[in-house]
Amino acid sequence: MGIITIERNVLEKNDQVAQRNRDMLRAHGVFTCNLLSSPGAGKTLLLERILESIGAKRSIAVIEGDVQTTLDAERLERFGIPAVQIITRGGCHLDAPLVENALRQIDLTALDLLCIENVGNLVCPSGYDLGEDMKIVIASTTEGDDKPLKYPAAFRNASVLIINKTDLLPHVPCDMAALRGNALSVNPSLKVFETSAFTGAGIPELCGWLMEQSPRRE
Ligand SMILES: Nc1nc2c(ncn2[C@@H]2O[C@H](COP(=O)(O)OP(=O)(O)OP(=O)(O)O)[C@@H](O)[C@H]2O)c(=O)[nH]1
Ligand SMILES: [Mg+2]
Repeated sequence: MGIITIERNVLEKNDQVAQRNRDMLRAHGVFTCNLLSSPGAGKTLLLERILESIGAKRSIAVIEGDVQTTLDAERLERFGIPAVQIITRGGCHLDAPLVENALRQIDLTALDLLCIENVGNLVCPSGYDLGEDMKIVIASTTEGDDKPLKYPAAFRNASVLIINKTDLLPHVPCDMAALRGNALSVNPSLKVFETSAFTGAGIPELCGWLMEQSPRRE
């Protein structure tokens, strides 16, 4: 009972800060997405492809969540955008107060799109609202087609699914129809994109949709 109470209090406090983050981001007209996946599904490489594709058309910033190292923020800073690294030192997910702190380092006035790359983990991040407009879950073909059934919360709480590493389909036992069907059985309203961040396949469709969500302000 005690543990349940503490958990509820922690989540209530998180949700209050998340709402503050959301209010501030919306007041500045920033579209914010929270990227979730297991480690190595391709979050950072997808962000690199997105920056290559629409970095000149939209004002973009990223917040990078990692257990350790600033490697991912360094990969994205090369694109000349604001990239703030949060190091959780063992924490398996970002929370709203961590994001609130990171937001203090970003000038929101001219920003169109904020991408938050969560810690690589398909379980812990899914329960935490950061103040984003939507969660985007990334499943890669190398993980197999059963992951939506085994880790349903990540898929249930997301609005968009990106199936990444489609270039590896000839080499891995992953049934795309089953993966898509399993995800939609958990959350029928998921919007699905299929990408290879390696070859660039599917990136134009993903970026076209992202640009619609984050219109450039006059
Ligand atoms: N073949 C192939 N490899 C990919 C693709 N996307 C990412 N990778 C590779 O997969 C590895 C992990 O990619 P990252 O972008 O670092 O993955 P991540 O989700 O950011 O990883 P964490 O931040 O550690 O959770 C790297 O070696 C990438 O080059 C893809 O579409 N196809
Ligand atoms: Mg990464």
